[in-house]
Amino acid sequence: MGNFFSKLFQRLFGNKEVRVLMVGLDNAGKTTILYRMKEDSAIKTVPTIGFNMEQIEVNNLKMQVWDLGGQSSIRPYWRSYYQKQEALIFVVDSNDRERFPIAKSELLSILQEEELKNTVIAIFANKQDLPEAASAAEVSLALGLDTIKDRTWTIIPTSATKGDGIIEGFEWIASQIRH
Ligand SMILES: Nc1nc2c(ncn2[C@@H]2O[C@H](COP(=O)(O)OP(=O)(O)OP(=O)(O)O)[C@@H](O)[C@H]2O)c(=O)[nH]1
Ligand SMILES: [Mg+2]
Repeated sequence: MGNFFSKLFQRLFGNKEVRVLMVGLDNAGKTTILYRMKEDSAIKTVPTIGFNMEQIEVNNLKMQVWDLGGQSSIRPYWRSYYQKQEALIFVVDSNDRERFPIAKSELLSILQEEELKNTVIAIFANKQDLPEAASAAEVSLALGLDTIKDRTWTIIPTSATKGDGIIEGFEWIASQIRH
């Protein structure tokens, strides 16, 4: 009986937990974004070796957010986390124009992954607080986002250190997963 009611409760009030994968080049700000969402503050980070995972709740949707290390030597391990992810966040350092082409090719190879074919994608154009940062429109152009036709995607200007745009980005994901 207890089980019956807890199942009914889950169905009525939504206890679904979805997995959200966050990738992007090293130093893009992924871990800062994760803890901005978890603790609403800018923590001091160190480069991630492996991953961080935190559970958060966005508009009553429970999310398990996986933040993977982005250094080139560990990027090959991203693939081992692709299963069962419902959304993808691709974080770009908008101030690192020199590496836009590398970010573009990493994103392209992710888009070709069979296991991620059904994920929605939010690109975070991060570090918007820096004076020389490229705008979201510039990042979009540099990454060739207009060529993504077969996926639901968006680009959001963010600053993880200031806290701008982060919640909006996760809310967009929640709205896309829910319907
Ligand atoms: N100015 C500015 N700095 C940021 C922002 N987000 C992150 N940073 C800084 O960028 C550096 C790298 O941030 P991390 O969150 O560790 O980057 P990461 O993407 O997790 O890096 P890896 O773990 O190596 O893949 C840190 O010094 C952060 O404080 C931002 O929005 N603006
Ligand atoms: Mg990190």
